[in-house]
Amino acid sequence: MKSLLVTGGAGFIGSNFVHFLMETTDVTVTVLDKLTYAGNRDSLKGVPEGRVELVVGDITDAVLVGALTERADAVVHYAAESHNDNSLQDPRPFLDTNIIGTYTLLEAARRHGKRFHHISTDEVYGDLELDDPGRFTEQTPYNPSSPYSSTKAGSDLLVRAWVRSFGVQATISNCSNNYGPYQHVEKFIPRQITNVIDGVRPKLYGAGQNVRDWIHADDHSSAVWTILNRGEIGQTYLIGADGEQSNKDVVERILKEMGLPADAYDRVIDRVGHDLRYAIDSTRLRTELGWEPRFPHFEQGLAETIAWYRENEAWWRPQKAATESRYTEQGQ
Ligand code: NAD
Ligand code: TDX
Repeated sequence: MKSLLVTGGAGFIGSNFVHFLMETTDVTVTVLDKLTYAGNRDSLKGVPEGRVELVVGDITDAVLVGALTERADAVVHYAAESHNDNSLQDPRPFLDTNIIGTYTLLEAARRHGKRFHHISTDEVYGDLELDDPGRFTEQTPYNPSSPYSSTKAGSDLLVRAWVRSFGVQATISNCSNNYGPYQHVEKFIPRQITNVIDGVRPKLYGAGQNVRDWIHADDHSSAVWTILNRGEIGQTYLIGADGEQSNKDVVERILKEMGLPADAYDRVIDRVGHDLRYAIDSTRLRTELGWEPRFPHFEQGLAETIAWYRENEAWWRPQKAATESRYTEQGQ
């Protein structure tokens, strides 16, 4: 594989994947990204010129998608509307991008006979009880809760159908919650870090008992690269790094790491339909494809992420005021 089409490569995880490819492989990359509020061309700053091209466009544009797919060896599909809270305010863009966009890409991969990897989320499985000892596996039935996760589940099912019906050479990965550099300040961890930098108290939804299974974006990237090269066509792989933490514990850790008392946060109204707990069993990826995470210590990865937001205020500052005013309107 010499050239990749990476959709959503100016977003959080997609841009981390492009940086990962530049550092660890010799592939060239075309990024197709609409540069919505969540996309930022500055997230690709510093990549070697000549190896990465950013094409600003929409994944629902069949003509553009067809042309870019034809000239790539494989498509890695990250582009999505990705924020649960936004999907509760206005679901429509989630249907357009996550469903129609994925359909458009699958049709192009089918027409041009290209390898396709679909990036998805553990949220398609719904949630687990807080006291459930179980974790999600590739066999867990789909049971999504939010407009966001239901459109991601729908897009996964489209991929499976295009494999079975049309022989598209596709794989799927469902990953747990990512953290790291270049994450939009609407998301939990960057929102709280940048609030603290601004002298604003972090905002915890409800009692903060909800559990998320955190993985560093670099570990997500290495897992995707592994699946792209060694994954079995038609298969799904769960990606996780055993990083379960309650939201309350994460906020307290951020506050302590940033030199403030652990209880210097506010409780705000809870998310509607808030999933309780996500937890990934990534045994299949580890045993069948030999993948291992390189950031097993959440505390260290979180400290590095805090340092990144302190050092890169110019990257996040333009998004901050509008994001917080949207949350204020929602009482969050
Ligand atoms: P993000 O919101 O940071 O980035 C999404 C990118 O897609 C942006 O650059 C945006 O401009 C682009 N985009 C949106 N609509 C588009 C369209 N119609 N055409 C072209 N580009 C478009 O999202 P993220 O957190 O980086 O998530 C990337 C992928 O990973 C998504 O598919 C998401 O479901 C999945 N995922 C995310 C997480 C997480 O913790 N953030 C975990 C598991 C899976
Ligand atoms: O201010 C906040 N306070 C708070 O308590 C925000 C923004 C969130 N939360 C809670 C809600 C969740 O329990 O923190 C947890 C994490 O919230 P998000 O960052 O919005 O992530 P989540 O809803 O878990 O979804 C994320 O992981 C799976 C990504 O946004 C999805 O794209 C991915 O599929």
